[in-house]
Amino acid sequence: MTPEQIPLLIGFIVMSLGSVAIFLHGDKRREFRHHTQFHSVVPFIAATAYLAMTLGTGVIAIGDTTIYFPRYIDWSVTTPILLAGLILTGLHEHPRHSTYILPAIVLDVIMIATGLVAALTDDPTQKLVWFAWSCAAFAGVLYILWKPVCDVSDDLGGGMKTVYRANLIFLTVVWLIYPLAFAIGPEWLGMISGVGSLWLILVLDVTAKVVYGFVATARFKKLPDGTP
Ligand code: RET
Repeated sequence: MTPEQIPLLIGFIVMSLGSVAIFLHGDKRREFRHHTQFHSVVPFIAATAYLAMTLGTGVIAIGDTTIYFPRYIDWSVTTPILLAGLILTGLHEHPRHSTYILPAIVLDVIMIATGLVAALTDDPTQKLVWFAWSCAAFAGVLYILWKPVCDVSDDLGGGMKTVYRANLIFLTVVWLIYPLAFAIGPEWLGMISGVGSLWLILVLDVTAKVVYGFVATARFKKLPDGTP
């Protein structure tokens, strides 16, 4: 087993177990069970990506950098699910306001896709341009979460507002570390090694998917029946 395969295999195991644990522990009431489903499929998707990367599928050396394609495929599927769950919480499941979900997901997918382009290009100027564009899309996602969705949630008030705020802060803090990890990793500045970067992203991925999923679904359990 190579040093790269160790964090990837651990990722596969932790994500698989995390998916089952969230499903077993999450709220099963009709009002909240879709959140439990969202949060247990997210690590299952990640487990699939980690399995592929452990086996070397979609891991391609381009110039001096190794690109882990399953990671970007995983992110482009899982981050929309996480955003949809969070925005539904913020809108208190109100279909009238669900228009915010689509633009947030479009910006999010552009963020991941242009991040991949930044990783793929060798030209330093182009790398900077694509990184900046990816950050611009990310800023759009954060704007939607922190402004219009927060406003709706504040207006509606109650327990869902508290859950939304707490989940929003957790998600924002963890997600903000991803661009930093990208910048210091081998995809750009190379301040940390390839293996170091795999460990860092493993910790981020487990926090953003398993810990967040567990904490987020546990918060719903505290809400009374019939909420929202
Ligand atoms: C990239 C590239 C550079 C610029 C930005 C990025 C942001 C990535 C994020 C990823 C979040 C991933 C999660 C995965 C787990 O489900 C693509 C690194 C802004 C925010 C939460």
